[in-house]
Amino acid sequence: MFEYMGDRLSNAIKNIRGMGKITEENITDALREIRMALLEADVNYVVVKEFIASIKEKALGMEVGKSLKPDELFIKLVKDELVNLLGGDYVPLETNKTPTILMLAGLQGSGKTTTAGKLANYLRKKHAKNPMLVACDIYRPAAIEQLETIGKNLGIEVFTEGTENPVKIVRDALEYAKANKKDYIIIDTAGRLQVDEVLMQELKDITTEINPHETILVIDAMMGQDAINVINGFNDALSLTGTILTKLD
Ligand SMILES: Nc1nc2c(ncn2[C@@H]2O[C@H](COP(=O)(O)OP(=O)(O)OP(=O)(O)O)[C@@H](O)[C@H]2O)c(=O)[nH]1
Ligand SMILES: [Mg+2]
Repeated sequence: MFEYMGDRLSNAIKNIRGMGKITEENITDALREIRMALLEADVNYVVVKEFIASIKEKALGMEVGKSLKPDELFIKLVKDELVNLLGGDYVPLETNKTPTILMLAGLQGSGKTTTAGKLANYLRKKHAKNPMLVACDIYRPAAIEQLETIGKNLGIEVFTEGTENPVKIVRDALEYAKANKKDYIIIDTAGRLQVDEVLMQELKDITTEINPHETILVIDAMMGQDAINVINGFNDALSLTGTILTKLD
């Protein structure tokens, strides 16, 4: 994002360059360019508005010191604020529970099942963990086979127990994981076309049964602005701990 803005910014900050200080007039062009770049990148307009207001306020309050010139200070401010906007803090995945329970949720086709496999592979390869996948999509025909195939290809165990009761499946999966020294269980859940009550209730029931340490919303990166409604819908019902964007390729 910052690189994308780079060219536009370097042109727009020419008004600040060589000035003794930052004023409302000399940052107007730069702020306009940032606003346009963010809107073109499909960032929500409310977020853009707040972001611009925050930069403006901080920029006008900045003391131009000896080490950095006004334009350099301004660029640094924009960069820091962008990092903040995207989430300044690094929060690692919950670990060291026995086992750590991750539940993946999301709309139909968002990439839950594929992501479950990727996560398991990542945990094993990068963190030397012994994860297990749990097939909890009891509705879509072939959903269980899909996860089994992924598990087979990666050499990662998949817990299945038919298509009857997701709550019982996760309960038994947890027992099995404990007995077999699995340190992560990754639950692949069913998707729906829209956020709907039946799906949410099922996810809530699974949550009540085994209390996942991480509840991760899987979102198709091509979804655009509508993502915010999906995130709010799932977060209201489930208290998400994170999201994974798929299909960024
Ligand atoms: N290019 C690309 N395709 C992906 C990615 N993740 C998933 N897919 C594809 O998207 C389609 C749906 O992925 P799934 O993992 O089955 O999605 P799901 O959320 O489990 O779908 P349901 O179980 O039907 O709700 C499949 O064809 C995947 O191969 C990704 O990161 N990049
Ligand atoms: Mg699936």
